Order: sequence, then structure tokens, then C-alpha cells
Amino acid sequence: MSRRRRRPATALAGLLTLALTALALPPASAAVTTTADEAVPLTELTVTAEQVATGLRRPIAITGLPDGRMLIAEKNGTVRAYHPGTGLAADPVLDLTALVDTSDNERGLLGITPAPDFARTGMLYVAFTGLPAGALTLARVPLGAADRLQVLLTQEHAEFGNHNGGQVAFGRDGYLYWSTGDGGNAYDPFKSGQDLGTLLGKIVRIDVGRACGAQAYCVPRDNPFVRTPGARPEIWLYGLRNPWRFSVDPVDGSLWIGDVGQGLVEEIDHIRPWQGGANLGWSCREGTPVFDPEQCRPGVHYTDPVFEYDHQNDNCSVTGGVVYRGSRTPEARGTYIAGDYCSTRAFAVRPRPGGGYDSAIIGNLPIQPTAIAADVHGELYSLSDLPGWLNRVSFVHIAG
Ligand SMILES: [Ca+2]
Repeated sequence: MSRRRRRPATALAGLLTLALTALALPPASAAVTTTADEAVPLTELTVTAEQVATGLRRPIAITGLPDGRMLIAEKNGTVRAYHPGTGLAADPVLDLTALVDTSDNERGLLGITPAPDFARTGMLYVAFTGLPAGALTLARVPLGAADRLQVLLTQEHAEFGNHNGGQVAFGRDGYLYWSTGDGGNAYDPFKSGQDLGTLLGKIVRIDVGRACGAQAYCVPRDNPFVRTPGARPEIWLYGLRNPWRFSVDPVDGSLWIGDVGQGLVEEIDHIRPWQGGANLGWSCREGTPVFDPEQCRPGVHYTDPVFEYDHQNDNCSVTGGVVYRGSRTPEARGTYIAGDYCSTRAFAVRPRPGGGYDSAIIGNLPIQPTAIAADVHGELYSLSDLPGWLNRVSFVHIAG
């Protein structure tokens, strides 16, 4: 049964200006905030984009390889390769279509990242919804060798086709992070966000460099819930709805998460390496406002987003991006960029040296952004879903 909740008018008013929330950071955060020396005010930055490849079929995830290529995952399970010198290769470099459940708009191959030792091993880590019933699936597979795919971890997700998470990324700690959705439909039907007994609505963290018993991975000993009765030890963060795009800042190892809201608030979360175990709120909260009071518990600390925006002016769904660490535009270094799938608005967010965050709308990305990611040099690309485009994305420093 669906239950609609009214939000307090005061909470709504605070969102109507795309307001920055600069709340609830631990005191230590300012000490390691990373800001480029050359950084200029965000209002002096804008984004431009240039279409560099077309003909992709529902491109959904993109990652850089050490050799300068970009790998692009298409939702149906194929992976394409692009090199700036030679363009988009005609044939897929990997074909997982026989394994991938594409029965819903949000199901499919959803995430891809190279192993830290990819240059030697050619190993990729992928996330997809698996046949026959859409189970969230984390696997590794050598480039070009689908028959050698090895499933590492699965989470049942049969009831609803939406909210599958699906980002995979290696942290600076060498562990693999994987995001999952809350189980789908709406209103967190299984109340999984706040439930540490399920992998739904989480970001998990595992050591894929070792095997532990029958498991093809190990749980890092310093994972936050390894000694919590009833909790899945793989959990790193909880209280998420559909964090289908997150990234790791290679400089400080922090996680930047785009968590899609239900109907009111889109949010970006910034989680430092020492914040393992953080509760990001869903479905007690959607962004900062309370969503379902029955999911809230007294005395619990909820980690608020560092940026949130509402659905006015054609916004509908956040597409989490990355922190720019390239060299082409030094003035933009240390700036996180995200987009909105419907409005294409580009949002820039950056920690202030003294604490809190600056944010600005810095233009628009090409239509229907599904991913924003960096190549091996830290320069950025985005994908456009239905038209099937790969776009090179650049910051431009405009006069202040
Ligand atoms: Ca949240």
C-alpha cells in the first residue's frame, strides 16, 4: 500500500532555491579538504561538450583504461571501446548479452571499471541485472572473454525492475565499492534502506584481491558492521535509494554519490574514507526533509547531502559525476560535476577549505546524461542515453 507523506512547508522552502546544504560534517573534515591552488569561484566556470561518437545503443556507463581508451557499457550487455585517436571501434570488445536481464528500462548492464592491475590482467569488474529474474550481480570478466565471467556477489531483486544501483569503482584503499538500489517500485517497499540485514539500498565494500572460504572475495576487517549481529558485513554505507552513479575522488579517496530521489529531492552525498557506516537517510529522509517518519529512529545520526535540488524547471533525476582532476583546465581542478537526466543542468560542487560546500549551476550537458566519467588523464566524457552519443566534456573559465 502506498502512503503519501506531506513534507513540512519550511523544509520545502529551503529547497526551492537549489540551496546548498552545508551541514553535519565531522569537525575533522576541514583538515583534509582538497582544493586546487588555481581554483576560481564556481560561478566563473561553465561546461562545454563536443560530440565525439554516435551510434551507441543506450550507453549507460563509461570508464577509462590505462591505455587512454574509454570503455562504454551499453544497457543490453555489450561493451564498446573508444580511443580519441581512432574513434569508436565498430565491434564490441565484450558481449555479456546472454547473461543480462534487460526486461525493464532500468535493468541491464549498469557499471564497469577496470581492475587496479588491468594493464597486466585485462580484468574488468561489472555490475548488471542478471537473468532470469533481475538479480543485482557483481562479477569480474577479462576483456574479450565473456566465457570467463565469474560472479562474485548477487542480491535478489525480482519484484520490481527499477532501482538497481549498479556503479562499481575501486577505492584508493584498493577495495571494490558497489552500489545497489532499495528494491524498486516506490516508497522503499521492503524498508531496505535502513535494514542492515539486506544489501539493498547500500554501498558495499569488499576485497576482491583475495578469496575467503567459499566466497570469491573477503570482507575487509575494518568494514563498519562486521561485528553487528544480523548485519551484512559487506555494507559500507546505508540509507540509499538508488545510488546508480557514484565515483571515487582519486586524490582523497572520498566517495561522491548521486542518489536519486522519489519525487521531491535529488541529492549528492560526499563521504570521506573515515565515514564508513554512515546512514544516508533513506527512507526516513529524502534528501534533508523527512520522508517516512516510521523509518526514523531516535538518536540515529543521518548524514545529510552536501547538495540537493528539487524537481522544478524540468529536473527529474540526478546523474552523479566525478571530481575533475585533469590538467586541461587547472581552474576547475577539485570541482565535482553532476548532471540531471531531464533538465541536463550541470551542477558543480566543491568543498570549501574552511568547511561547507560551494555549488553552482554551470551550464548544461548534452541530452539525457547517463554517466560522466574521467579518462586516464582525468579529462571528462559524458554519455547521452537515447541518441547514443559519447561527448567530451570540458570546463571553461569565464571572466569573473
Ligand atoms: Ca540521503
